[in-house]
Amino acid sequence: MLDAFSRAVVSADASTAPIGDLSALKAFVASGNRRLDAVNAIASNASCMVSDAIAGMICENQGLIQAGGNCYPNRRMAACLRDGEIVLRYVSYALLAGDASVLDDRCLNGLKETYAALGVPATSTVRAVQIMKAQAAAHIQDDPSEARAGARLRKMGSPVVNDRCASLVAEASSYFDRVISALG
Ligand SMILES: CCC1=C(C)/C(=C/C2=NC(=C\c3[nH]c(/C=C4\NC(=O)[C@H](C)[C@H]4CC)c(C)c3CCC(=O)O)/C(CCC(=O)O)=C2C)NC1=O
Repeated sequence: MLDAFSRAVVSADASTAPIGDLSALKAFVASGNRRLDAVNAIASNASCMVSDAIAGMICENQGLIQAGGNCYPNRRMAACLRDGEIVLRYVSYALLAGDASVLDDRCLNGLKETYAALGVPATSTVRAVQIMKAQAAAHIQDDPSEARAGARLRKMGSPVVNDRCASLVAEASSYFDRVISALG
């Protein structure tokens, strides 16, 4: 597992060069508190995000919870909710580390094959991950939509900077996209 620092060392070592450009690591340190806020925005809303994403996925495809669907019976529904939580947790680890390797190595490696063997539908999983991607963007910007959240709306109250934390939203989105392309 690598983070932004060990990644810089490994890349430099691979080309037998000293670490040259420190600007990316400087930016990583400078934006550290914003990164922690972003991770916290995901971690402290995780169970709500997962249940909402899986509910949305099922609402759009109710065959999933009927006999023959992959969220039927309750044992499979529970496995699906657990998998949603696993994915979100590894995305949050990657965001904290500033590097995707923990997500790649410990969550996505072999997942496509596992799902194919178990008959877990990739399109539905991708839909749930897309919903979590949109939720994460809203929570990192501390701007969840009132229309969608209703009474469950929750704001973190952390300061939102730099064009609504665009770079952290883009980085988090890239980890969700990684999950989507690993399953496709
Ligand atoms: C730490 C990394 C890690 C991952 C990623 C992981 C995934 C994972 N998901 C599994 C099952 C499963 N995953 C799902 C998920 C779904 N079904 C659907 O229809 C939805 C589309 C989707 C939820 C979004 C289901 C239903 C099962 C059980 C399938 C079965 O037993 O028939 C299994 C098989 C073993 C088990 O049931 O626990 C694994 C290994 N396990 C791990 O340890």
